[in-house]
This record gives sequence, C-alpha cells and structure tokens, in this order.
Amino acid sequence: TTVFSVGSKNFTAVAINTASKAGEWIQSKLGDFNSLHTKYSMHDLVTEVDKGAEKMIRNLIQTHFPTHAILGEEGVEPGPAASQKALDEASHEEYLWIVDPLDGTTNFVHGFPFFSVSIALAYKGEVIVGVVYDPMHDELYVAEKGKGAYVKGKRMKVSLEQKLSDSLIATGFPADRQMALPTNMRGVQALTTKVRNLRVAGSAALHMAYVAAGRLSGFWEIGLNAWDVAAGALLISESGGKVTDTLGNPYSLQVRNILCSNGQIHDEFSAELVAAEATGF
Ligand code: 2AM
Ligand code: CA
Ligand code: CA
Ligand code: CA
Repeated sequence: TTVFSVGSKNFTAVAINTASKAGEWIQSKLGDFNSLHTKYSMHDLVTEVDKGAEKMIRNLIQTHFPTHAILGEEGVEPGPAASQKALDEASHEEYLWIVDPLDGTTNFVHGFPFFSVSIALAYKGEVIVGVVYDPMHDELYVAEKGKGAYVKGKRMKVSLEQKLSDSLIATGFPADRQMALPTNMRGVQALTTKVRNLRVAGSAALHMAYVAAGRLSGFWEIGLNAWDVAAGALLISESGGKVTDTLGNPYSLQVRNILCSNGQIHDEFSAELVAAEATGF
C-alpha cells in the first residue's frame, strides 16, 4: 500500500495548498510583470513570475518535507540535454517533487486564460500524488495513486468515445521549431481528417487534466519534460484513461513524447501517429 504522509503531514494536502497559493499569486501578476526574456529559443519564454512561483513552491515544500528532493523547471538549465541530465540525477531520489510552476507561460504573457501550476510527488520513481491548478477558472485537479482523481472535489471520469472520428484531440506545437515541429505537423495533418476536431491550447498539464475530466478524448505532444506531464499522467490513470509514449510504451518519468486518452481510442490514436511518422524526433 502507498503511504501518503510522514507523521502528521499529508503529501496531498501540501501539494494542494502549494499549487493553490502559487496559482493565486500567478493570477495576481497577470498583465503586471516584467523581465520577460527568451531562454532556449525565441519561442521559449520565461518571466519573473515563472521564477517567483517556483521559489514559492520550493519554499513551501521544503518547509514541510526538508528531506525530499525537488525537480523544478526553473531550477534546470534550458534545453533538452540539461533537462534530461537533471531528471537522470533526480531519478534515484526516494521522494521527488516534480514541479512546473507555470505551465503555459506564453498564454500567461498574452493573457490567454489557459495556464496552470503542476505539482507531482514521485516515490521511488512512481507518481503517487498529482495536482494541477488552473487559477483563471479556479479549478483544482487532484489525484492520489489508487484513490481516484477529483476536480473541485468531484470524481473525474474520462470520456466515452470509442473511435477517433468521434474524438476531440489536443496537441502542442513543440518549442523546438526546427527539429520537432515538422514531426508534429505530420501528426496534425494525419489526424485532422480522422478526428472530430483538434485543439492546441498551450498548457500540456492542463490538456492532460482535461483528458482526465472527459473534456478532451486525447492529447499528444512530443519533446516535453517530466514536469509538464507527471501530475497529469496520474490524473488520467486515476480517471480511467491511459497514458503512454507516442509509440504506446507505458508511461514513466522518462517519457518525453506523451500520448494520453480515454483508453478506448488509444490504439487507433497511436497507430495514426506511427503511420504518419510523427512519434518523435
Ligand atoms: P511551459 O509553458 O511551462 O514552458 C506547449 O506546447 C507546452 O510546451 C507547454 O506545456 C510548455 O510549457 C511547453 N514548452 C514550452 N517551451 C518548451 C521548451 N523549450 N521545451 C519543452 N517544452 C516547452
Ligand atoms: Ca518554460
Ligand atoms: Ca511546462
Ligand atoms: Ca513552466
């Protein structure tokens, strides 16, 4: 059985409290921030709000669980090589908090109300708590391994579509436009004619929460990092859905090319991406 607390301190309660506080602060900074610059490429933005939110989250987690390790996006040098190294180094930790302080920075910068805070806790490499908070809609998504997933206290269930042709599918345009975008566009091209429609809303964590809540039938994106998807993956599996890589291999913290769905459409979805040679780069 999974242990969800040490002493009187409950992991999930800390994750919820921390995500809520960070999300409220992020929302208060909407349209009121500076020091915007690009990180790895011209498409890769960061603001003082990303950094401030991560600092707040680290402080809160460290206060409650000083022995736990934290992997946060803004604590890692930009680019895929550095993030892979950081994840490899962190993977041996017994308790590892995996944090994206602001998922959907581009949306935040433009005032497009679709961004989130994503906090997951992995125990020996397996995600046991996942929390995603959407401050603009005040929607808090919470999952505990083996205990189900909830939005605003209400149990979530994935959608019921059985075919891609009845499905609403989301994707993300990769930050690495040179390398990954052509691959992604082959998938978009192949799926556009097969699905009910496609959406690209700009937060991987929130897209995954929407799959868990049954608002999207599925989502895929290539070139992501553990902090984008760790919480969302548990939300989906605890809502009855399926999470793999784009080839259909089981989810782990190492998966960068994510494919998730209500389960029913999963094989058809993955097969289309494989056929379009759109599973990675
Ligand atoms: P972010 O807003 O936290 O950076 C949108 O397609 C998704 O891609 C978002 O979840 C976004 O997360 C992520 N993303 C943006 N820039 C990225 C980069 N340079 N590398 C990997 N993922 C990135
Ligand atoms: Ca970022
Ligand atoms: Ca992110
Ligand atoms: Ca981020």
